[in-house]
Amino acid sequence: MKKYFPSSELIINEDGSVFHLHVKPEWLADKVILVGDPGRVALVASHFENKECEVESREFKTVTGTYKGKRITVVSTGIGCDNIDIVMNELDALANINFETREEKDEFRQLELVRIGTCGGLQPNTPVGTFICSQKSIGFDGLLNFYAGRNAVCDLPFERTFINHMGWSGNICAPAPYVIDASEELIERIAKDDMVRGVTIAAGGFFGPQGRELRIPLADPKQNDKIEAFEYKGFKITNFEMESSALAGLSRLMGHKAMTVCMVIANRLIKEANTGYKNTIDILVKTVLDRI
Ligand code: R1P
Ligand code: URA
Repeated sequence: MKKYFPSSELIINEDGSVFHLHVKPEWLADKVILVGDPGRVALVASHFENKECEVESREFKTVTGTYKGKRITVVSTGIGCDNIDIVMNELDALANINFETREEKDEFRQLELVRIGTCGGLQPNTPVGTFICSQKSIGFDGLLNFYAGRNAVCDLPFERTFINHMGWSGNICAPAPYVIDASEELIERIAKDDMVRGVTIAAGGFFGPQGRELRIPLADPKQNDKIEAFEYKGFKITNFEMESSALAGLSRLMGHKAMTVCMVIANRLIKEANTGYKNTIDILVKTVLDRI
């Protein structure tokens, strides 16, 4: 018995495109680049030899085109794991649900997803300009807890060790952080030996959840000191960003391959930042396009 998805669960626009992204099934390539900033879509697409579609709705901008003979879709997600839930579910629906019959397709189609983002570095070996690929992500966002199978794909001993190390319980621990691996095959192919492999915290905010204190004091003033000192089986936490956990987690549950690579634009340890990164992130974009 095939799964059927009524219009309340999978909303399809009148033109046959999926609700938020406004992308039609035939426009989706197998190789997908995700970026947070809608402005970064044009940067990625500027390297395409041709464009077959270009569509924009809210923070979701999508272009499909060809780069050195490879068909690639680039999509902006905006900020946060809540948006990754929308983008991943809609991309997976475009690939694996028949929009005419509203049934799951007989053959699974696997997508390869690489997020190119910016992040804050947390270690001496992650100065501004470093490319960090998230081998593991720690999700402070709680998104994966709403899907069955979460425990089967997460690194539960790592989670327990991290929570004990932080000494967190109660409100600061709700939702409980989850720990999830990126696709090892994608990391080997795309990070190679010239990107730092690390553990990324995907935070549920840019300020308090990343230990930035402006006018309101933090619940745990020692949060970042503890995060920087944490070590488990040789893994140290390298950076903060805001999407990699949900991307890795949903991809694992759906059967897709995914990884995140970010350029460090602020080093929290030595308190420096680079606001001119838009000129240099193109090197990372070109590297990913060549290796995807
Ligand atoms: C915060 O400034 C945003 O930058 C990072 C964070 O994950 C968050 O989305 O990534 P992007 O540069 O891809 O948006
Ligand atoms: N993006 C983040 O989420 N944090 C930073 O510090 C920089 C970029």
